[in-house]
Amino acid sequence: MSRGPAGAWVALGPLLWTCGLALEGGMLYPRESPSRERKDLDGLWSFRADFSDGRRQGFEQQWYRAPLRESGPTLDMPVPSSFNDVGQDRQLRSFVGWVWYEREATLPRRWSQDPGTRVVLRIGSAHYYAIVWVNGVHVAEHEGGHLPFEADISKLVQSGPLSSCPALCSPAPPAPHPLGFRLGNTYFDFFNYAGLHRPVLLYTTPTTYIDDITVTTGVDQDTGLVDYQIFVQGSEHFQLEVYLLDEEGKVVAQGTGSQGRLQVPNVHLWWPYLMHEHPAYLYSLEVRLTAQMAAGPVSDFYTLPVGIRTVAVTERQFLINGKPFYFHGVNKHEDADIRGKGFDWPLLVKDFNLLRWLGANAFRTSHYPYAEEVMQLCDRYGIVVIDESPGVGIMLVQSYSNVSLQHHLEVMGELVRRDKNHPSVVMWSVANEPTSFLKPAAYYFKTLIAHTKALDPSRPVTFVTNSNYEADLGAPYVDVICVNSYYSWYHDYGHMEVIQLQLATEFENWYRTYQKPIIQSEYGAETIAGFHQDPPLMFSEEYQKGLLEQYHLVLDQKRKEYVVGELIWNFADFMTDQSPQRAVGNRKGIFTRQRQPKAAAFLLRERYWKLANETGHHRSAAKSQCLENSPFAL
Ligand code: GCB
Repeated sequence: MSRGPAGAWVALGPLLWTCGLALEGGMLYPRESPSRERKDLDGLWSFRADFSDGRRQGFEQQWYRAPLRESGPTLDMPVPSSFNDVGQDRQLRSFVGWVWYEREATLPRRWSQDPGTRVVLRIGSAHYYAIVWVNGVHVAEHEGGHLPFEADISKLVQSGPLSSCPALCSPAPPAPHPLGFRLGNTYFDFFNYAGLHRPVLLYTTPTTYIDDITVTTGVDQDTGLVDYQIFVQGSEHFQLEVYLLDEEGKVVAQGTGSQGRLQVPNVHLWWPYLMHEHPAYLYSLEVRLTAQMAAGPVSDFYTLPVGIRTVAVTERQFLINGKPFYFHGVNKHEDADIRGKGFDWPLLVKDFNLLRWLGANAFRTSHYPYAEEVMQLCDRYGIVVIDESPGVGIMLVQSYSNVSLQHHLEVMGELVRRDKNHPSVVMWSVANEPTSFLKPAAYYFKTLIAHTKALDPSRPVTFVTNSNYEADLGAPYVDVICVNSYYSWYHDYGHMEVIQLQLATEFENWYRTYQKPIIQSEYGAETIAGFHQDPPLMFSEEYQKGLLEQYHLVLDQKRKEYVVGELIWNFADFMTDQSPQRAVGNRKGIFTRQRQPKAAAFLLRERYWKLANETGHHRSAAKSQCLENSPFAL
């Protein structure tokens, strides 16, 4: 694996490979409870990019030892946000190298004075490579954006000044390939935003604490089954009580011990949006830990939302709760004006309102894991997720090296650990459009998919391909064939009349070869909002609509056979690198980057609501929800 150019993190990279595959500890989302507090560190941080190039001035001069402003001029930088688009500095916009973030935090006195309190620093996503110091002490190092990491900083908090905790951290160079590729060649089609992209926070637990919970669910007639496993750290002598509460707060099942099965009579299943009149039913799993420590009794409480549902795949169908599910939705990006990939609540809520307006019941987290808060909303609204790893841009033969594979396995471990309990997640996607026709791809995907299934036997696994059905060496190992195609866009420009034959033939070839259900995981056309041409010409709104309509004709035939979903590329326009193919970013959105609809959004809206009414398990659900929930008339 190469990590040029020369500088910064080349020397740091190999450290990682010594970590092996075993992930230490759990990664439960930090929730407040009677035993846990949380302090958000979002806001303005001090920021400095190290423009010294290969010299790594920041490390040489140990910028982490003193307030950053003493090292030279600093900027105010919002967190969460990408650093690229908030300023006016051209050099910073496309900067690749080390950047330094710093902020001070004043902690409640009880956090630092009580030896029974464990204080954890948690970083939701630092893109791409991060090294973190607290009070000048190195506490964490993490490779890869998109996934959280933590450091137990209790000792530092307790030995340091009572009320202040300077946290200096350096998320690092935006490495172009999230799994570690060559700089300068970005083998992916989105802008290489970097920075502290997601919330940074401190939270507490007792020193004996609930470290992880794994829940899998099943159904036996009218009875819901919840299998749980709980991991505790800090003591071997403890008791666990587990309560499952319904949405009214009534206890419907209870258990004791680290693992067990809860039975829920007359279960309310978790159904996808538009598939039931009460979709996305969530129970709460309350876990109570008590331990007798030398200093006295300790208790810890954690509440996990639980949706009870099953997922299965047959030769022709994708089943949720035993009923055929048809994915009608979108591919997204974490992307917006100014904030780049920075997490933003108003944007998130707007996007979910648009998804529901559209009648979309699913999306794929193209091409990396999205923020945990996004996954939580999917659980709450019943939006089904194909959860994709950052395995994008796997192009060169070196991408299949053992080092890359080891890292990819590790990343799947981190992803499954983070997202395993979300009922909305129904399938893992280990990669997007790899060169899966290259010889080493067979072993690579066989190993990667087997590993993912071992981590989580309860969900199907796929990767998204654009290889030819005869040449693809990874396809034998997936549960669902996910195919991207851009007929009449990247080929046969302007000739929409070729789409039907080509698409139908492609589906038939894949199905004949594998007898597995197929998802049209990407299709679309570049469209500049406000460009009109009739008869349709490329880049006009009419062309986008016309192209989609041709795809829909084939999808409507094949969904009666084995096609189980369609995901438009893309939900919204998004930023990319500059190139002659991109007019200020990728314009294949059905919404603009500012989330305003193009003509295709109305076309898809009509289609998705129609599909919901036809394929919904509870047909009247879609109709009544449309009228009740949508502020817009159909
Ligand atoms: C694809 C990629 C996606 C691109 C898209 C396009 O196949 O998966 O990342 O953005 O095509 O618009 O070219």
